[in-house]
Order: sequence, then structure tokens, then C-alpha cells
Amino acid sequence: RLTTLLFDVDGTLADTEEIHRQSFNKAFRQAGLDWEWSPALYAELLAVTGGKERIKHYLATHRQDFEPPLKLDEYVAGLHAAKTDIYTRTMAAGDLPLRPGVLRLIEEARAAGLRLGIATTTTPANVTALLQHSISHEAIGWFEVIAAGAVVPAKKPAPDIYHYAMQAMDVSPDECLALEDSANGLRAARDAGLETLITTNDYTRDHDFTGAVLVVDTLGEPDAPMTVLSGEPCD
Ligand code: XBP
Ligand code: MG
Repeated sequence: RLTTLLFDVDGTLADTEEIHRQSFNKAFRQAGLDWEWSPALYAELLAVTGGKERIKHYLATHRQDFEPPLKLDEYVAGLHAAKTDIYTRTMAAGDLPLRPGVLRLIEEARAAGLRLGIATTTTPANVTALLQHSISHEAIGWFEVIAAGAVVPAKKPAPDIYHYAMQAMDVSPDECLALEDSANGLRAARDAGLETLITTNDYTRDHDFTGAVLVVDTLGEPDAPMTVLSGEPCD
């Protein structure tokens, strides 16, 4: 019996990846670096989850000659803290909408007595900024656990963050449904034993979603009808 929905954040609750990309670029400029991540490059870099891990991967693959002025980990941590600051301010200033159907699903799930949790690789402050400014401050309390970022040592595609969220909620995989948007997220959820529903977006449309129970382009609203890409919707 389904009791619990576990949500990914980036790309699933809202189309945040563009704001992440722009925040990385602004942080690089602020630090006097000429690094610029285009949407095409960012799509590649998204193969590595976690902002700090992504910056290090970029350095290893595209900037082999770069010599950090401090120890690499410290330098990357500083850049990433600046990026988080820019990202959370952007969230507070604008009102990024949730993806179509997300708020409806959350509200219907709450009304039906389902339990809600979050399992994401993003920094905790990014999650609360999104929930607070794109829904309401109160919405933070709708989720029994906000499992995020470095609370587990291995980020997605490792299943650790899902194990952590399920343990915190004392639920088993067979009573949960994961909602994800990416191949890394799907792998994390599947390896934790969860059925997974995928909503694709511009960055993840071409990912391999084998193993998902259902793949749709959106959860659907009257002005954004859902298209089923694979799987079969059930009642
Ligand atoms: C999202 C991510 C995150 C964000 C950046 O993956 O990979 O790294 O892009 O977040 P998922 P931070 O949706 O699978 O959780 O910069 O805060 O790490
Ligand atoms: Mg995601």
C-alpha cells in the first residue's frame, strides 16, 4: 500500500537547473574567473550531481591547467558558498513557479493522508528557499524529512539519500513512490528499492529511464496536459 511520496527537488518540483547554471556563472565572474557554463555544457556537467563535485569535475575535464590559489577543496567550497548565496537570493527575489501539477499533487496527497518527504542532492538552503518562495513558508513543514546535500557521504546516483529519508520516516521501499526527473535520480531511487515516476525536462529528456514505472513530460494541468512517454498510468 502506498503511504509516502518522496520528491526530488531540482528539475522535479521546479525547473531550477537554469537558475543553478546562472548562479554558478555569476559566482565564477565574482571570483574573477572567465569560466562560463553554457546550457549545452551544463547538460553534460549534470552527469555529476552536487555543485562542489560538479565544479571539481569541470576543472578535471576542462581546466586542467587551473592552479587554485588555496587548497582545491577550500577554493571550491568558497566558490560554491558564493553560488548558494546567489541562488537563494534569486529564489527570494523572483517567484519561480513549481512545475505544472506539482502543487496539485502535493495538496491532493496531503488531503488523502499520504506522507511526504524530500530526497535531493542539492544544498538544504536551496530547498527551503524554493519551498518558501515558490509555495509558502508553511510548506516547509509539509515534508516530514528534507534529506538534502551532504547529509549522506555519497550523492545520487548512490541510493544513500533515499535510504536516509526512508529511515527518518520509518517507512519501507514498498510503501513509497519516488518522483524524479533524471537518470541519476532514477538510479538512486531504484537502487533503494523504490518505484519511480519520472517527469522529464529540457535537461533530462534524452536520459535513459528504463526501470521507471511511468515517464511523463509533466504531471499535467489544464494548460499543460500530460503526455505519457513510457509506462502505463494506473488509477
Ligand atoms: C540536482 C543537482 C544539484 C544542483 C546543485 O540533482 O545535481 O547538484 O544542480 O545543487 P538532483 P548544489 O535533482 O538529482 O538532486 O550546488 O547545492 O550542490
Ligand atoms: Mg533532479
